[in-house]
Amino acid sequence: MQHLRRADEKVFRAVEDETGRQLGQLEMIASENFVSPAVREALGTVFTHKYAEGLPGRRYYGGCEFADQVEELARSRATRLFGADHANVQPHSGAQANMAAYFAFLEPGDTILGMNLSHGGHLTHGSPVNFSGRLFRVEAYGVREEDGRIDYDSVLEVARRCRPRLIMSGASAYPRALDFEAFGRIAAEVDAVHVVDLAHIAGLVAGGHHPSPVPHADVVTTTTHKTLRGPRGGLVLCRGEHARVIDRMVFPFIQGGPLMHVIASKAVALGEALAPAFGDYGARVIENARVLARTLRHRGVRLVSGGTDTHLILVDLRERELTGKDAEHALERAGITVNKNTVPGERRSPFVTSGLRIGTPALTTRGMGTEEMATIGGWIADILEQPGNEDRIARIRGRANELSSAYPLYAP
Ligand code: DSN
Repeated sequence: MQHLRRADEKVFRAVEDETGRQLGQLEMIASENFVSPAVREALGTVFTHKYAEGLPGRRYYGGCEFADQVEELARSRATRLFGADHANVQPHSGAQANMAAYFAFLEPGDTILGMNLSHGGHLTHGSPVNFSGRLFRVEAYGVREEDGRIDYDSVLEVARRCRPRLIMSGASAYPRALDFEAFGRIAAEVDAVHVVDLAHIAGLVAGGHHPSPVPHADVVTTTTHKTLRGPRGGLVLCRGEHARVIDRMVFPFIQGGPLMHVIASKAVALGEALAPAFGDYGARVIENARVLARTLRHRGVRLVSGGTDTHLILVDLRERELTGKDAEHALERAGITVNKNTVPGERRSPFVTSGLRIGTPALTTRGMGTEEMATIGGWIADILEQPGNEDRIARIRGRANELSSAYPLYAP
């Protein structure tokens, strides 16, 4: 970064500080990950200079020969990885991928059925503060209070009652495996389009550790930067019959020029995900999450649904005075980064919350395994027991920093 250091000391310093933070903290935000040096290198390439509206072979600008090559690589790797008919790799984010999926099938005022945000859904699945809640009529399904799991009979019941034009499955804070086949059956029964937001678990599906939604969905959207371990961005997979409309929704309806440097980086990440080692990574992510869940449970920490089948767990603090906000803050000071999260039956505001979402993808990328998860689970339980004990926080911060240093992010 010698150019940045010389040209802009302030930005350079912020990057250096952020690097130190990422190296020193135990990163357990379930939606974050660390990309490979090759994925990062592709992001900083000359493709950032290039306008390439359109699709490979059909662009609105000259000079797109090499842009075509990287986009074609990304598209073909995405379809191969997930066994889909068609991929559009241009969405700048998961939200834009979801927007493209909605507008491919819906008019404003149509009804969508999505997961309740406080039960684990996502803003773009119909929240009133998001375009999805503003433009469409929204009905929601959620999880059972007794066991924190989706009740598919009740999803069918709601679908029969509200007759949605589109059913959105997928979640951002649901620790259990999703039954995409059941969602597909329900959508077929009420004649709705089935869209899956795979963002959180795309890497687990790619690695063969979660059933694929592709055979049961019209469209599958995902971000590329969570368990899939690519650059920040989105992509859409769909059945061949929807390819034209999805492509037209991404551009020109929602977006202008694609971010070709990000697409080059997506191609690299998708190539990495096709390698057998990526399947091993997914297995370790889930094993680590299970050990973390077991450790916390044994220490009396309540978990939504009692455990996990995926990369994340959701701590339920409703029976404690401690809020999600204060727990997040105490853990951050102890060197462990997580995020506060609403839980089913939430009574506090989304800025305060009664839950914590904790994930293992990033630490697994750093090479940590079940032994480290048991240790970290113990530290988390210690902090949740006494969030105001500054000596304990300082002691754990020291040990967390030591553990981080033992697992360098990028080996020399
Ligand atoms: N913000 C992402 C997450 O943390 O799950 C979802 O978009």
